[in-house]
Amino acid sequence: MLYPLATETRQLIDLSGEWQFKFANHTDWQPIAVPASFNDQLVLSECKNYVGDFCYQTEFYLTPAMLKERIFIRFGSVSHFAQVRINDQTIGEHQGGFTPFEFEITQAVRLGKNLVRVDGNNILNNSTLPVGNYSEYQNEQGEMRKKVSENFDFFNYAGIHRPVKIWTKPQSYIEDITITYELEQTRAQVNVALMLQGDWDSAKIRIFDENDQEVAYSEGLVCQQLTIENVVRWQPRNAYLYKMQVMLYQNEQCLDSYTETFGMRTVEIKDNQFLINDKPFYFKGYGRHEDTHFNGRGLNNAANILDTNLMKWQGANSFRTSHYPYSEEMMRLADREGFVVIDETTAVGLMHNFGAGLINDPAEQDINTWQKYTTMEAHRQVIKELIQRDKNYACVVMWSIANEPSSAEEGAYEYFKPLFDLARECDPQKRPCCFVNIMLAPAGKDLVMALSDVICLNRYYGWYVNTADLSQAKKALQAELEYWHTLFPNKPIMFTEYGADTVAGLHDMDFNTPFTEEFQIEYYKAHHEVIDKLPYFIGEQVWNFADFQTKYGTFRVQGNKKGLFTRTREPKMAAHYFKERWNSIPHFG
Ligand code: GCB
Repeated sequence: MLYPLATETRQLIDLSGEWQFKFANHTDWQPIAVPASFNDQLVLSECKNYVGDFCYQTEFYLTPAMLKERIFIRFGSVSHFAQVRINDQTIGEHQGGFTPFEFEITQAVRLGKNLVRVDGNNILNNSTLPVGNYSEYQNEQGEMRKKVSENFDFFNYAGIHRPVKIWTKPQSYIEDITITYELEQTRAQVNVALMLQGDWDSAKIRIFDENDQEVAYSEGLVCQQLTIENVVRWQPRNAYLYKMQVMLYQNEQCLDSYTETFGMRTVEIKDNQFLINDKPFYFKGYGRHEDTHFNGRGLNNAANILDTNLMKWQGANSFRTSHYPYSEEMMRLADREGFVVIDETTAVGLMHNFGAGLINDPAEQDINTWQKYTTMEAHRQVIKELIQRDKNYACVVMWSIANEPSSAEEGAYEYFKPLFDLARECDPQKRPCCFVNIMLAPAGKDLVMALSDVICLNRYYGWYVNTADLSQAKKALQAELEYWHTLFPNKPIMFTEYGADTVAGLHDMDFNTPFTEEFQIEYYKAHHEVIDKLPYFIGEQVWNFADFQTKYGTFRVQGNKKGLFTRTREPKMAAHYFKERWNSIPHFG
């Protein structure tokens, strides 16, 4: 699926701005910003925490010139379900809150004013991703209400989260471009597979370097091969992007033109190392969230730019899109700025008995996750949509199939095997695939790691276990890492999460006091003492880049406070500690 851009043959109307909004059981419309979550714009607790159906609407205008073209509406994402109507005609629907969708609306639009209406809902249940526990109850007034108890800690923000665009395309047009390549020293063989619609007789492809010099040209049909000499490779924190202009022709007339930017690098796992361009790469970075004040989970371009600059300031080189596909705007920024990305699906919360007995219904304690949940279809869909969307980005070096599934429970391997196979089959660039392992499924108990190319661990020794006892934490961590290495001697190991909640401004002379800024640093130092000695340990992604909003819970003080930065991006002391550390560790070991 191509990113929506205006070109010499395509026009774009960005519908970002003020829309009208209402909850389904209300009659009055009120203004709301798009893109953004509705939750934090509406003040009242019952609005913030609303679960159920909601409606958005706005107008757009079409000119006579636009009506000669095919017309599409494209949503960057709507969390979690959307049904779209244009001028009262139902156009289509999409389930899944973090991937784009597009509908052709040529037949439904007219000259001048048009109305777009989105009927959405934010319901999560045992068949959706992320997973939520859905129930209905009667409130004090006797009215029925819906409830979702998230099976994860981040707040279930909802609404039209990413830009909505009206996009014209010519009658015959380029629907998709898939780029693969083989790199041999300084030469690249670039293979292009085009998906084309309508009538055409040839396609021309030009590739330009960063100085806008043409470096390759070809003319042909849907599969073409081009050669680039003196290739400049895309490198972590030193990106180089080529521009590929694809033009569709009939009788020497150019019908459509689209330019895709792309970088080229190799990725390989060999001898416990993660090689990028044949050199062992060390991941320095974060798990993050799309989470800011006012916007909630909605696209916030200023925050994305600031975060990118803060990550550079710290000497970081990578992040994971925990726990869902991030906006295309962020992916394009990472590609441009050279951040290495572990690209994660929406598969979070795949554990039925996380709080067995205490949090969940004790009667359900013995029910097996893989028998209870019916997420397979949603999981297949998000893998396909994610890879389809992000396949050409050089910054994506690995797909994360899930975060912290119940991988020690019987049935886990059988659930994941077809999903890893699917991801490997869908990815034209054949990148490595992983899943992110939870502490409750440690080495020896986990059943899924054989499928994963890298051992990605979320570990909280010294925090959730051995709390504040860092010397026990170090021993336990060391023992577990060595055990993993014995089980899988050829797989590299990395942290995809490790961290301690830290309330900015809280200090103590006793550095072992949890929640203080001092402790956060001690916690990280203890972990580094262990991992710095292990040659097969290939990276550290802290939890989290910044504090973020969560559901309510006894573990959460107005949100998760494990950020190196606060939610408003002020640095905690640990942010400076990491700046020093990461600026002295090279990107390549
Ligand atoms: C985890 C989850 C992450 C949580 C984190 C925590 O393992 O993957 O989503 O926020 O722990 O802070 O508890």
